[in-house]
Amino acid sequence: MAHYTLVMGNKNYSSWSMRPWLVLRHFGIAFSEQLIPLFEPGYDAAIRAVSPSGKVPLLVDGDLQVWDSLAICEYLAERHPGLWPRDPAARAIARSVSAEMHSSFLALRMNFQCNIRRRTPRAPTPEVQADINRIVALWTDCRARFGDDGPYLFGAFSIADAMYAPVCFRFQTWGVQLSGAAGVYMATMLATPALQDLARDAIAEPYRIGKYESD
Ligand SMILES: N[C@@H](CCC(=O)N[C@@H](CS)C(=O)NCC(=O)O)C(=O)O
Repeated sequence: MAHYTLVMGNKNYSSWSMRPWLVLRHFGIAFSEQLIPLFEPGYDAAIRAVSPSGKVPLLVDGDLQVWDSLAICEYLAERHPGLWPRDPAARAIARSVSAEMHSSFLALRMNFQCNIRRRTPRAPTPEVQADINRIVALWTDCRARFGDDGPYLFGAFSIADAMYAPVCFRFQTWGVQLSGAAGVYMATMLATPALQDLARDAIAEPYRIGKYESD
């Protein structure tokens, strides 16, 4: 049986690490975690010693190293059933929204950093609001078209939800209030056991990254 190790950054701050961690945890796939606290002395050398890209997350499966959050999720989906929606059209859109998350929303990511512990309501800039608007439209559309069989974007929890989990934490941190289907979806996500487990671990972490705490 596969035994995976997920090399990851802080649960509180590392939004990219969070995604495969949630997939592994939600689907009950056995794994160990190796946490490298970001911006602690020597962290970059510690990451480069194990990760070809010099970044986390990294999945180690025996001799194989798989890096980049979405590639890790795809690797897991090839080995474990049910990580993507079964219907081909739903699966195609799930991949589209996951790829969009992976390549877009720079204003949101730069201005509303991932800091699960923090609660600082803040007015979005126009650029951040545009990202929020697109995410709300995307969540609303997925729920309306594909959400009949469960409360997540494609009904049952899938990789697409894991890709958007950091957005739910960012909205919670920075006080983004949503109504309608998008608001219900966000509340469902934050109440999901895997996200609650992650948040609990994040809150207990002793590390603090000054630049994410002070602005
Ligand atoms: N596209 C990559 C992004 C990975 C990434 O930027 N990871 C950050 C932590 S969240 C990192 O390793 N930062 C350390 C550094 O750049 O020194 C992915 O999806 O995994």
